[in-house]
Amino acid sequence: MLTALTGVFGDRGDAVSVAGRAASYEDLLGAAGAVAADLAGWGPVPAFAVTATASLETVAAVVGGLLAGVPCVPVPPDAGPVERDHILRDSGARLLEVDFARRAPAPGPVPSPGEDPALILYTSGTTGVPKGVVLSRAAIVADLDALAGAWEWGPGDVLVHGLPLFHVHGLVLGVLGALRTGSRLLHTGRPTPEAYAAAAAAGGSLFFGVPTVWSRIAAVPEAAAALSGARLLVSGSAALPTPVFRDLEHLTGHRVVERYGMTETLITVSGRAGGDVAPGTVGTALEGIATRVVAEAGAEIGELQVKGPTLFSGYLGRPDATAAAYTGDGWFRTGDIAAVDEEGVHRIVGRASTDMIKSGGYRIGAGEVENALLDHPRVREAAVVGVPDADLGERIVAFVVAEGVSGGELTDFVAARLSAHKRPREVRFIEAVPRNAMGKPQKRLLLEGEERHRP
Ligand code: MCA
Ligand code: AMP
Repeated sequence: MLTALTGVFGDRGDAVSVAGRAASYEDLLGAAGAVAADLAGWGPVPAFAVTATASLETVAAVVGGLLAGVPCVPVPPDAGPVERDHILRDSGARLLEVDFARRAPAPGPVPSPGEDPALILYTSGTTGVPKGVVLSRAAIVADLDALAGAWEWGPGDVLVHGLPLFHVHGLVLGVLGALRTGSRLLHTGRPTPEAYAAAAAAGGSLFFGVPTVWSRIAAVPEAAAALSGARLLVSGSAALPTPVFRDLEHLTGHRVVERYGMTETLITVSGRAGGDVAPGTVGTALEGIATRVVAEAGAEIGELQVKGPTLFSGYLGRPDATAAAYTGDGWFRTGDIAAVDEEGVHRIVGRASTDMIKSGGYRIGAGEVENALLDHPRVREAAVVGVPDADLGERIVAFVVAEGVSGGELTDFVAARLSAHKRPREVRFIEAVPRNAMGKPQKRLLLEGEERHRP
């Protein structure tokens, strides 16, 4: 499954470079072999966890898990104790410490892609605690091969990004994609404009980023100009604003290719290398994927639903939630609102629920942040929303009913429990959360208030 590690593309000392440290495929395979040997020594475990810093250790852990056939649970390094404990308890995973200097022979070839689980990624729903999304080897391979076709991605590429290694974007596409296609990987540690420009100067050809990364690059014209020699710039995880697309076209000569997906479905829709790409569109369904838009009578937009070999195997231990994610006739309900034109080009218009927030490309369930706030003894009510933000797409704003506590204290309280990016950027104190006759919070009213706040 990780073709690059079999030597077919040759090897070099900087085949995989993460946050300033480089390794050859041979080094990586040796370190991953040591991980696999540790896992074999544990005896049967349902999964293992790794603190997924942006490092060669995380790459070795994930590859080692694939060699050993034990699913890997990458834990966000900044997850607070509440989130971390939940992930470890829910998955039953034991935490592994990786030493990249160790070497052991691989226990055998990387097993061929099957339905067995490779990764369990935790992701937020609209309410409650994050769920474990189980991804099989077969789903990952189907997705990477479809993307390699769409982007003409191969061993001649040098893939550059600086995304976190605990989500689909940075880990599945950004690490396993490089190891499957044989492209060198240059992970910049942090996705700053300067680091992307330096990576371009070092020969980077294929660049991945979330819209926040692209808009920060567009704001530094010298850094953007350095990307003109790249082959392909790809954006995903949230909507790329049209002005950013235009600025980058002007500064780099590239029309950024957008692609769309979810943790549960992997990437299902994308623009093509060398194809027509229009701003505000995310392209056509990838090879093997079927999509449909289920609209109310007379409407052109509706919920996007998908089917295909890249779909997840289910939410870990949650058959109820898995069943609820599908329609009666077997389509996965994305919860995204989309339109598709006669050519099959998709446009993502929004989300069905205000309770799913996308900030900096991170998916955040309003319910999880509300529950963290409600754990504070001074908080009586909390309603969390995503407010439009030029840098982050949406920023988290918490409306709370509380006395005797400051906004800063509440933000710190959330940060002590959950990952850093789940902290509210702003806390607003209100008299009461507006509710309908059924007692359900009316968050759109809070957002309407927000629109009125804007200049
Ligand atoms: C952040 N900071 C805060 C708060 N939030 N300080 C106070 N209160 C807060 N509420 C701090 C940060 O810790 C940081 O501090 C500083 O403010 C700047 O933060 P921020 O603006 O968030 O910038 P950043 O830390 O540079 O993050 C921007 C980012 C990041 C790099 C774009 O959001 C990111 O890596 N996003 C990628 C998410 C992703 O990979 N999603 C993929 C999901 P200090 O500077 O001290 O650290 S997978 C997926 O979606 C699918 C399948 C798909 O389609 O790809
Ligand atoms: P996650 O599970 O974290 O990968 O988040 C998936 C969600 O990200 C999707 O349901 C969409 O709402 C959003 N998303 C991903 N890619 C795009 C895109 N290109 N345009 C708009 N939204 C996107």
